[in-house]
This record gives sequence, C-alpha cells and structure tokens, in this order.
Amino acid sequence: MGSVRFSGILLASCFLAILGLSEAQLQLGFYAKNCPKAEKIVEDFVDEHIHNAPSVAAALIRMHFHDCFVRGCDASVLLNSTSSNQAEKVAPPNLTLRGFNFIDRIKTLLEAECPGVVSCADVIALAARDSIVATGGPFWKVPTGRRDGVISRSAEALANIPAPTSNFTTLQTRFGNLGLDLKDLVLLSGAHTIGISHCSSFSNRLYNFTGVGDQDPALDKQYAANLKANKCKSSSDNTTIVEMDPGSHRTFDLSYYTLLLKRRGLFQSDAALTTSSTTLNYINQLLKGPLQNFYDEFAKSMEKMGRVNVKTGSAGEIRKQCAVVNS
Ligand code: HEM
Ligand SMILES: *[C@@H]1O[C@H](CO)[C@@H](O)[C@H](O)[C@H]1NC(C)=O
Ligand SMILES: *[C@@H]1O[C@H](CO)[C@@H](O)[C@H](O)[C@H]1NC(C)=O
Ligand SMILES: *[C@@H]1O[C@H](CO)[C@@H](O)[C@H](O)[C@H]1NC(C)=O
Ligand SMILES: *[C@@H]1O[C@H](CO)[C@@H](O)[C@H](O)[C@H]1NC(C)=O
Ligand SMILES: CC(=O)N[C@H]1CO[C@H](CO)[C@@H](O)[C@@H]1O
Repeated sequence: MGSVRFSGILLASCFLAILGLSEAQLQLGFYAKNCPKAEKIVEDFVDEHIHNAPSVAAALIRMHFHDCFVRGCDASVLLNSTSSNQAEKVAPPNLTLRGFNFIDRIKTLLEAECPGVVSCADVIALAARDSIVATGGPFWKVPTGRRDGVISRSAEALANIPAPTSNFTTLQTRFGNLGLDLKDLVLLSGAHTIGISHCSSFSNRLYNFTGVGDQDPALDKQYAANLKANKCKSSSDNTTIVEMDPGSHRTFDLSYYTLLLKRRGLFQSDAALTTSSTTLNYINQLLKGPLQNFYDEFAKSMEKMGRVNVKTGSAGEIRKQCAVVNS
C-alpha cells in the first residue's frame, strides 16, 4: 500500500520533471549553433515582402493562434488533408486562413540554408512576430525549439478554436484548457485591432440572431444598419470583407477596445468580453493607456500562447515541407 503510493508519487514527479524538461527546451536563439542565420532569414524575408502585403501580418498572427490552439504550436495547421484524413485546414474556423504561401517560401529558404533543422512551427511563430513588428505593432520574444507534429484533424480544430459565436463561458473554457486566463483572453483578442473578417463570420448578428430574422441586441444599432446597407447586404454574403477595426485596421492600437465599449465589436466573442466584470475591468485598464502598456502586456500573453503544449527535444519531427509529414 505504502510502496504503491510511493511509486505513484515517484511516477508523478518523473512526469512533472519530464514536463519541466520539455518546457525548458524552448529557448531564445535555439538555432544559434545549428543554423545561426535562421532567425535573420525569416526577419529579412518578412521585411522585404511585408510592404507589398501588409495584411499578411494579420493572417500570420491568426495562423499562429489557430496552430497553438490545436495540439499545441506544432504547425499542425499547415498540414494538407490526405485521402484518409481531413486536416485542420478544412475545418470551418480555418477556411479563411491566409498566408500559407508566405510560410512555404520562408521554409524553402531555410531548407536551402540548413536542411531539416528549422521547424515549421518556429517559422510560424517567428514570421507572425516579425510581420507584426514590421507593420509597426508590438514586439514579443519568441523562444524557439518547437518541433512539428504529424497529426492534423479537422474535428479538433472545431472542438478547440473558439467560434465567433462563442459566449464568455466557452471562451473562458477554451482558453483555460490551454492555461490561458481571462487576462490573456482580453489581450490576445486585442489582435482584432488589425485585419479583416468575412461577412459570413458575423452576419447572424445582423440578419437572424435567434432564428426569427432578428438582430443581436448587443450590437450597436447604427453600426448594424451601416454594415447591412454598405457591406454585408445579404445574409448569404460569404465573400465581402469588413475591417474589424474600421478606420484603423492596419494600426495595432487600442481602438479595438474602444469599439468594444461602444458595442461595436464585430463578433459575439468580442462583445462577450464586456459581459464579465473581470474582463471589462481589464479593458478599462488597458484603455487608460499608455499604448506601450498594452504592447508590454500583449507581449507577455503572446509568449505564453507560443508555449502552449509545444513539442520539444525528440518529440515530433522537423518537417521538410510544411504541408506534409516526412515520409
Ligand atoms: C477569442 C477568440 C477568437 C475568435 C472567436 C476569433 C475569431 C475570428 C474570426 C471569425 C475572424 C474572421 C475570419 C474571417 O471571416 O475572415 C478572425 C480574424 C482575425 N483574428 Fe481572431 N478570433 C479569436 C481570437 C484571436 C486571437 C487570440 C488572435 C491572435 C492573437 C486573433 C487574430 C485575428 C486576426 C489578426 C484576424 C484577421 C485575419 C485576417 O486579416 O486575415 N484572433 N478571428
Ligand atoms: C454558452 O455556449 C455554450 C455552447 O454553445 C452553451 O452550452 C452554454 O449554455 C452557453 N452559456 C451561456 C451562459 O449562455
Ligand atoms: C432564420 O433562421 C431560421 C432557423 O434557422 C430559419 O428557419 C429562417 O429561414 C432564417 N430566416 C432568414 C431570414 O434567414
Ligand atoms: C459561398 O456561398 C455560395 C453561394 O451560397 C456557395 O456556393 C459557396 O460554396 C460558399 N463559399 C464558401 C467558401 O462557403
Ligand atoms: C497542399 O495543398 C495545397 C492546396 O491544395 C497545394 O497547393 C499544395 O501543393 C499542397 N502541398 C503539398 C506539399 O502537397
Ligand atoms: C486555406 C485552405 O486550406 N483553405 C481550404 C479550406 O477548406 C476548403 C473547403 O474544404 C478548401 O477548398 C480550401 O482550400
């Protein structure tokens, strides 16, 4: 009995030690020895190309988020479906992801420099950070050493990535499952200060909120009327795009939070952040500024997200091509 309990404790502490060890393996400059130019190659590519495609910054930070929320930050989001498997890419939350080509081009450069060394998961994390910085947004540290996963399942994307229709409880649960708290939820949602959405991601709020042809009462009436008149003119429009932070969708600023208080957050998941006093307090704190405070806090949450369930050491693999597992 006693020895059973003892070996239980021993097992548990071994398990914790392994967890601790694998966490410790993400480190700043992980490639310094084996591919010293790796991070510079990513940064240079981003700096060179972002001016032609600044909207890629939004696409890449969203890709990083989706990657980390399914099986950890392991580039499972990049895998193509196969004849026997529907990958994360084809799940509804991923239908509107962009930027795959950008990642592939960086990976090609890295494979030419040091074959089989730099993971696709690290490429996503680095390129997301560098593109946000290159477009004038916040900087955050990206420790590296992530390994690539070999599994990508559409159903898991659906089960783990919050939907734009998610309520506060669902958001709290899905972030909480990954060790991300309410502060992280508020800060990371702040990425909606840049980028675009398709009408189909929120038109239920405009046209058929509860199934009786109604509007979401939590959405500012004037804003809703404007969207219906000028942007999302029918409930079946799935091609028109809308700036999530109109007028400043290229600028990483606090105006997303200002809009939330005006009931002009685009998604129910945005609006939900004002429904709890805890998150509403964080929002008000951030709005007191300065902007640098938001940047500093956002950086902490991004680093935290970038560590979610990462594979390190000898787990997973270093994919040769980001869209397929090594054969
Ligand atoms: C809190 C839960 C979240 C939900 C429900 C959510 C949902 C969405 C949806 C539905 C879109 C629009 C997709 C489209 O119609 O094209 C979107 C766009 C975007 N999301 Fe989120 N998101 C969440 C959190 C995050 C986080 C944590 C980040 C990054 C840290 C993020 C970054 C972005 C960005 C930058 C865009 C614009 C993408 C582009 O311009 O292509 N989101 N999000
Ligand atoms: C939130 O959404 C979930 C999933 O749709 C639902 O089961 C739950 O009842 C909702 N919670 C609240 C408080 O509305
Ligand atoms: C609203 O949704 C309900 C239930 O899904 C559906 O029966 C109805 O046709 C929809 N109405 C409109 C105007 O789209
Ligand atoms: C958009 O809607 C059209 C018409 O309803 C449909 O044929 C098409 O498959 C939809 N596209 C997407 C990406 O959902
Ligand atoms: C992955 O799928 C995309 C889109 O279908 C395709 O263009 C690409 O060639 C595929 N990549 C690989 C390595 O098979
Ligand atoms: C980016 C991406 O892979 N999009 C895919 C999402 O799913 C649709 C439908 O399954 C595909 O046609 C897209 O290529």
